[in-house]
Amino acid sequence: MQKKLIEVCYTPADYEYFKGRFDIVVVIDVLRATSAICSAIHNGVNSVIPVSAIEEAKKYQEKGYLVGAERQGEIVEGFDFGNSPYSYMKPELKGKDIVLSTTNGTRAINIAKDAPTVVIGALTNIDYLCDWLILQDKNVLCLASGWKDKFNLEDTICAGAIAESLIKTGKFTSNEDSSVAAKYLFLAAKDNYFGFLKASSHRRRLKKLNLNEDIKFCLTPNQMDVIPILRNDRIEKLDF
Ligand code: 3SL
Repeated sequence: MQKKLIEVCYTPADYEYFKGRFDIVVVIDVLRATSAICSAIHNGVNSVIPVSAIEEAKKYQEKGYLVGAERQGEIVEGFDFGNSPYSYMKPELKGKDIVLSTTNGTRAINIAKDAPTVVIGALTNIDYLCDWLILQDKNVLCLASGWKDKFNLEDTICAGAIAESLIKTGKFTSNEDSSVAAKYLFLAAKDNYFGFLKASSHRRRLKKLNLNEDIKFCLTPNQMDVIPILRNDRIEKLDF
């Protein structure tokens, strides 16, 4: 039996080197876009429309959509909410179609759009997502959103955790050094994500903005059995 691939791409800028070879792309932005999307879909939001540009987000707002927008970690003035997972847990959002634009996460989702299947990964849904990926038996790429096309630790650790979980089944393998290194980083971090990531650039950035509760939430694994999936430019709940 030929093993399937599980590989890790560190940044959206590197995606062109992986493009076209994978059946499933898992987009990861642990702090905080994909954690927020998991919260929204888990809360019963009907769909999240990921848009890359603020101008596009504004157009949706003019059409009457509720729109979340974040840049540099802060809520963009004039929008309904930012990128905190807690903002997406509100009961009044249930059943709604909402729009989200963030610095890196929504951009990474749109860059991966060419893939046959795009799903959303975070630490908050990691085991449920891995169980589903193992059942699919397809080639998987984890695309870390990073920070402005640079490597970041938290997305890489989450990607490494997914790689480790899939490889452990004996059905998947990795060829790329990026995937091997992501796995090693996960193994070093797995007993204390919060401590391991203390020095990470985005954790420091969010801490300065007093977003420690968001960080704690996003770094707490397995809080929700949900897989958000991109279909026709909207992220919805995958039922399986
Ligand atoms: O870059 C992103 O997409 C965001 O997740 C960044 S932040 O955590 O909202 O600052």
